Amino acid sequence: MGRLVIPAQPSPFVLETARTALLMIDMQRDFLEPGGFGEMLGNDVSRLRTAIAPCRALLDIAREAGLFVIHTREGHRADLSDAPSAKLERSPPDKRIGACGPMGRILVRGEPGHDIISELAPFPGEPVIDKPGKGAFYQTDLELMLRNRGVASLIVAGVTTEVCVHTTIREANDRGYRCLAAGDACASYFPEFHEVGLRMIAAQGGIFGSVATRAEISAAFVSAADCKEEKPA
Ligand code: C5J
Repeated sequence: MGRLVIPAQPSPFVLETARTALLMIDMQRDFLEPGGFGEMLGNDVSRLRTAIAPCRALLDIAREAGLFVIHTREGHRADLSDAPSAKLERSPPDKRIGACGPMGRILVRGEPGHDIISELAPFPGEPVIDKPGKGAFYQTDLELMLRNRGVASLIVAGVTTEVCVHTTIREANDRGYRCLAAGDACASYFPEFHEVGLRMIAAQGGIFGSVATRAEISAAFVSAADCKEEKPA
């Protein structure tokens, strides 16, 4: 499809589709589904669920345009050997990582709650990165995959805006990737954190990256596809 210009904050975001990946962060049952770990902690999961339809639309457009699509999941080995005590101790024993939650052991790989919600299920061939931390680069092979594919730009969506999305964008920015957060395809249990999280990314001339809406991103892809179709053979 070639070069695209997406209206964004603080300035237009230019990408080459062949060198762009869509990163879908942690759209997991335990965070998003009623009856999961997120709700068990007293969070209103409907806030996160607002990102599902925009994420779905982004996946459709990215797949259509041939972007490299990557999904992540936050979680740990069953023996918790990759979970630092500092992370485990943050919750009471019956609600911490590894305890039995409503959808199996909380944030443990292979448990039902750890899986990606069915609405956004990865397609065959789309890598799923299992990450032990908040950032998708920490102790994973994400960077290796991106380098091998020549990726220079990332469109980032998922949950939660101020935690795993933010950490991943900060990590990517430090590694030289151009990042575009798809604002309404991200969400938080805390609306104010979501809003300020997005503002922080685009502040100071785009200190960590840029922010656009899902509709702005889709429109740029659609108009590039229309242009291509209209070109004489
Ligand atoms: C959190 C995440 N919030 N995916 N995880 O613990 O943002």
